[in-house]
Amino acid sequence: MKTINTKKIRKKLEKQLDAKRYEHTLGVAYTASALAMCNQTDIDRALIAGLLHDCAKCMSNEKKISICKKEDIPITKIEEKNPFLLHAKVGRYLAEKQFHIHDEDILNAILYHNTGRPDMSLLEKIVYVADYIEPGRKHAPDLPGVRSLAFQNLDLALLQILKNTLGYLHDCNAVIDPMTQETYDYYVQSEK
Ligand code: DGI
Ligand code: FE
Ligand code: FE
Repeated sequence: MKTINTKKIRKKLEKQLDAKRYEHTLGVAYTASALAMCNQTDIDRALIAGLLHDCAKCMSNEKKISICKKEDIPITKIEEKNPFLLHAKVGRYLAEKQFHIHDEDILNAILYHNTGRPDMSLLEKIVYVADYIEPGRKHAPDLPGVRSLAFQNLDLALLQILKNTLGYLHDCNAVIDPMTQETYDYYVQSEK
């Protein structure tokens, strides 16, 4: 992989994210790097995907929607009702256009970091899990257990996080994106 200047990426992100989101971003980037080490896969890719996963998070809903319309990025009915979900799609777009990332695996890790998807790549799993366990995350069921599991069995940690997330969404009567449900169904099935 071409060497990418992560310092430049961090500088830009510091400007376009609020302080709390920037801290979370660094937490995810370093946690993803550690998970990459643990799984003997590319550390730089994990670092970059972690840095960029929430790059569209602090953008207004109006702006996210207007970017999607302008760039022909399809908005589903569920995203229309819950535009915060769009930060993953818009984030993937910005990672390519603003940050010049062309590695499809990194772009997919950003695109699917919120809902997951069936049959995720190792990098996609790493970013998804790192987003949940990073040191700054405070409110999630059994965080110490999931954190420990993540470094022993990434797939089991992924499944646990999917279960917790689906349970939480049901408890709050939140609208569930079909992709979130499909991901859960796929990994629950693969457990059997
Ligand atoms: O951007 P972050 O807060 O770091 O993390 P994220 O992008 O993974 O978003 C996490 C939130 O997204 C969490 O509260 C669960 C929620 N979420 C995940 N899938 C769905 C969802 N919310 C709705 N309404 N529907 C979903 O399918
Ligand atoms: Fe996010
Ligand atoms: Fe995040």
